Amino acid sequence: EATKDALLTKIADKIPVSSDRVTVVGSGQVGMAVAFSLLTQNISNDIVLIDMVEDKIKGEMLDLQHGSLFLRNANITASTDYAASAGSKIVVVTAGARQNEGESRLDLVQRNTDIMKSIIPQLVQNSPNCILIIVSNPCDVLTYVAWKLSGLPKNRVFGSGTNLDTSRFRFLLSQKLGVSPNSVHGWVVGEHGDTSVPIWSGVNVAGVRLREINPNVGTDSDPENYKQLHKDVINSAYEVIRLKGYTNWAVGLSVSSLCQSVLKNTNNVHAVSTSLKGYLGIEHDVFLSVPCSLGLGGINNVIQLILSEEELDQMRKSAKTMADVQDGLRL
Ligand code: 6V0
Repeated sequence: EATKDALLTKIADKIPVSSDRVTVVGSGQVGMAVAFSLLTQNISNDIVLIDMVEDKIKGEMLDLQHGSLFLRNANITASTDYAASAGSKIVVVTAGARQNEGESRLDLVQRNTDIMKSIIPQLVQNSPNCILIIVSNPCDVLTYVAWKLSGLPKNRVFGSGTNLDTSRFRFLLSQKLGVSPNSVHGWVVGEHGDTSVPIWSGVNVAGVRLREINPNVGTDSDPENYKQLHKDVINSAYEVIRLKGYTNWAVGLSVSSLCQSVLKNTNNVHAVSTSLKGYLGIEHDVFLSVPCSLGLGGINNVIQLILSEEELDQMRKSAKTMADVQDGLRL
């Protein structure tokens, strides 16, 4: 203290500032990609890492802290104790098992439901005003599970859902068309997984819909086979897992963009997983992705999609699959 006292003469106490604290639960590949995206894009500089493996989070925390010089006023903490997450504006849940090669997302359901039971109540107890974003798979079913366990209103619990599938779709379209992903508009909705639904009728560049140029775009009778792009979206995760064992960068960026819309109260529209009860004629409390505007309160609005009969049919089929999986869960 002597050196410090000689160097600094205190004039007043520091003023504590309100923070944009984001807690990331699960410091595996996905959790760390989320944390890294949040910090490096200056979306939040107050990050809490929670995991049950003490050495791993301590190592991750130190490694990030050592980069503080290159971040902006970062405050990075880590703990196995949920008390450390207190006062979070957002909690991102990435804890749980991931798919092994050849496994589907739905194969993980009961294992990861049991993990949710052990973590959601503790999170809500420590941050009763948080927005909960569920990333662990199967994302849609686990968002339902987390919503049930949390007791929070529906606007404050959503899944990262097809925000990632939509990004993959727009990237692939951008490659085929030679314009940037930002300039190709198109949405993938429904399940984050094998039954996701591409809304071909809306795909456009600068308001010019591809359907008006090529009426068969996205159908089996399209000679240019645009439909393959959506098949590639579905295959993306399987392909990346086959090649490198897990997926992390794209999902990390996609989740940090959701956090940005919430923390900065932007009302940007993202495809996220929310309860579709009473929407598109769906009667069950199933969670699937539809475009929603996001702000400080979580989901503000659901966009009323105008779907073709075939698209509606696909959404209802996804909803049925989800309802069946939910019915089989031990909550
Ligand atoms: P990983 O690298 O194995 O990390 C999982 C982490 O969770 C590990 O550090 C575990 O210690 C931790 N964990 C497990 N149980 C608990 C618990 N009870 N409490 C606290 N921490 C726990 O997996 P990875 O990070 O690759 O994937 C995490 C999850 O994200 C998996 O379910 C993936 O399937 C899912 N993904 C979701 C995506 C999406 O778009 N929604 C995309 C990619 C992966």
